[in-house]
Amino acid sequence: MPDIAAVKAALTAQRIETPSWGYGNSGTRFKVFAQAGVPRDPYEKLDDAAKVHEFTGVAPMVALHIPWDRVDDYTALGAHANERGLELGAINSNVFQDDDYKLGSVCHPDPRVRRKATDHLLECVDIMDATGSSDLKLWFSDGTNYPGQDDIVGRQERLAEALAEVYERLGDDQRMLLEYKLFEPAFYTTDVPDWGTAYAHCLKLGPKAQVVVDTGHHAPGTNIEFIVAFLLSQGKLGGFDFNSRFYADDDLMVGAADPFQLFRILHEVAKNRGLEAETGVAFMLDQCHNIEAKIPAVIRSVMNVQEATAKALLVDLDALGEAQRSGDVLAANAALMDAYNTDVRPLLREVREERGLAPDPVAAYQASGWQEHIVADRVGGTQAGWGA
Ligand code: RM4
Ligand code: MN
Repeated sequence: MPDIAAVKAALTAQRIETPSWGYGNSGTRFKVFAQAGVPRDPYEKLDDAAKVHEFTGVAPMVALHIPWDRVDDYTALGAHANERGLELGAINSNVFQDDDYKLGSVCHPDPRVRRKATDHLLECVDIMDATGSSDLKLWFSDGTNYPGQDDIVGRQERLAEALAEVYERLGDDQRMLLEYKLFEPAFYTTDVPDWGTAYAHCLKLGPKAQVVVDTGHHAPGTNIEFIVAFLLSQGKLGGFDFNSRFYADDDLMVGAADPFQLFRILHEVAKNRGLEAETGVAFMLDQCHNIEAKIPAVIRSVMNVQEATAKALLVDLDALGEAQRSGDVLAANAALMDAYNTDVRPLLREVREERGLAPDPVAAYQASGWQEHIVADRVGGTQAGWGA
């Protein structure tokens, strides 16, 4: 049976990175609903992220999105984070919101646009140098809408060329995380549609290039845990963008749609040493809280990852291995189901209390007065968000 002290230590050591954009207004292409108290700038986003860390104790990293989080002085932004016990995490590039990118960014047929897009990616590495971030996250909306619109292989070559240039620019302690997504906004071909394409590019680039698995970026029915296990076994899993989905890229709270899938993913992570810091798997959230209150939703999401991780850590790997070797299908499956069906909430409450935290982070946040404070204080200015 798993050693409870080791399980608790692993839960205490896990770090969950929250996205700056999760604190801003968001919505769908139909409507962005504004919420009172939403941050007006990256500094206020960090103030909110600090609350998530204060009540969960495991969320000290905040991912930025450029240009949404562009500031004059990234060293000052980093200092603002540090003063609140935070660190700046992955720098997410954005080459999908400019008119120039209508036909693509780094895969665009026009070299001028490709240059502009690649320059943005290089600028993101400059920002990483200033913030001390180690991860550059790349997601490309590049693709085509109609058969014949552009040359599929030609676009792959343009992509490879841009990635190679950015890879060369990375420092020794920096890496690029290449994200894939099946479709949207491109509806016919997407240039990085799946883990295989991302993996092939990363393999060619070298050890500083790894794949990031956004759980909302697959076709329905895709076995995500298989992808995770394979990438981990090859040293190519750089991290996760956690969220959940019922239909497409819904960006709902992780673990809300399918907690069993999240458990299966985290079982592969735990079993294949993905929770060990040396493996370098970044546990990031990539979510939008369109209709629910944002800060408690991020706290809830962090807790959902913790619950799935706790269950994964409770899998009796000795019993599982023995059942697998002897071909005992039912016993092997039972080893997973016993862990999944364990109520880990008392264990997590204990872990928090042992660290001097409140056992229920959402309740502690609600009682803290922060929400009332930001609603009263953040009046005027322009709220952060997609602005649609
Ligand atoms: C993309 C992708 C990126 C995220 C943006 C907001 O779909 O998931 O990771 O930065 O959305
Ligand atoms: Mn993502």
